Amino acid sequence: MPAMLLHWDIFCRVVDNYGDIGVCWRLARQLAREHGKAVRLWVDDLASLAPICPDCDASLPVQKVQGVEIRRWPEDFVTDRVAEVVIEAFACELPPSYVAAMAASTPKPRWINLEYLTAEPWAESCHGMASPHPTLPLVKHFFFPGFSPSTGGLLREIGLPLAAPQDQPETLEISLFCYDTAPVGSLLAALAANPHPVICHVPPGKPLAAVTAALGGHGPWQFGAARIMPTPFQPLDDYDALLRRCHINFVRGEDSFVRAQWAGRPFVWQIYPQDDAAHHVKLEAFLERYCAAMDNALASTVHSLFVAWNSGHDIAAFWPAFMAQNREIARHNTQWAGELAGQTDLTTALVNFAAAKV
Ligand code: TRH
Repeated sequence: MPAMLLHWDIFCRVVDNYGDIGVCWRLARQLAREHGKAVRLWVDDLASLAPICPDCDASLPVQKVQGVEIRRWPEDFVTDRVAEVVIEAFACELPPSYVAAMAASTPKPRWINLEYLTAEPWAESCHGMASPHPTLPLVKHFFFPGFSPSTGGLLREIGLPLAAPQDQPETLEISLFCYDTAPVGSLLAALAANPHPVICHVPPGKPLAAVTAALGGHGPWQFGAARIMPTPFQPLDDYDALLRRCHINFVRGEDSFVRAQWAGRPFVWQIYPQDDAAHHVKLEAFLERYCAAMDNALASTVHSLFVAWNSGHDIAAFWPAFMAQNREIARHNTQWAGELAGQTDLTTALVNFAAAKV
């Protein structure tokens, strides 16, 4: 009989922004809700979890929310017990005392490093690779999310609604979640130049800073036919619903990027920038997969806009074609989401993977 592997510990260190904790929170609550696991989520910065999960009180060292035991991960971490499955999110480095306790326990826990998402082909060959600890009797395995069945897949909850086709709206709703390096001024100018009424929802932080830098003063702004609206940071599920409601979504990083794909609407992705420009390679790897089934004209429209958005270039030359082919892109995205949804979701894949590592 396969091992039950009831107890899971997830360790999450918040590097910056919300992606690390967004992914870990989704995973934790899905393990509890859909797989009946007893999950402890250890987070070094609970203040980053609170905005996406308002039921979380950042001042509490221990609390149970949506079936997950949320624990503050303090500097002076003391190990009480070791779980059967230990998820080290994004190579966050487990507390040394916890690793020592893992080495001393029998049987040894499954130790899995959950990696960042990439569409690059090497992720398929590295997915599942084992890395024996240099000195202790422990083996860590690498788990790569991804876009093909040879990877660990993507986070997707059971019953997640995929977007239904939309009629051409009178007012186009856009969500704008990006870094401050995006050419936001050129997007706003392009929206203002188009006679079609637009409402653009702008969350706080880098997106709002970029809009304020471009338009000056305080929002909301009326800029041509475009209404630019600051919006509060939404709880995670409300944000997902916003992505399903909007007609075009600008997303960034990892988690909102995946959610935009489930929403099935046309989207523009700003990848998390890396110092060595490695993100351009990652961007191209995604575009190669995502655009593969598009005809040449559509692929060129999407590719040009994504590259300009990620290079900080003026998007004026590319936006009109993207708008004109909006419906075709939406159709493609519905099909793309359907294909991806046919793969095993990341959480189920992780449960199966852990069970197989005896
Ligand atoms: O915040 P991000 O830029 O996170 C990034 C990336 O994950 C990147 O890969 C990582 O290396 C870096 O952090 C450290 O973008 P991302 O991944 O989209 O995460 C944002 C999260 O915030 C996501 O879970 C959605 C959530 N969110 C809300 O819950 N409400 C909101 O209103 C908004 C705008 C976002």
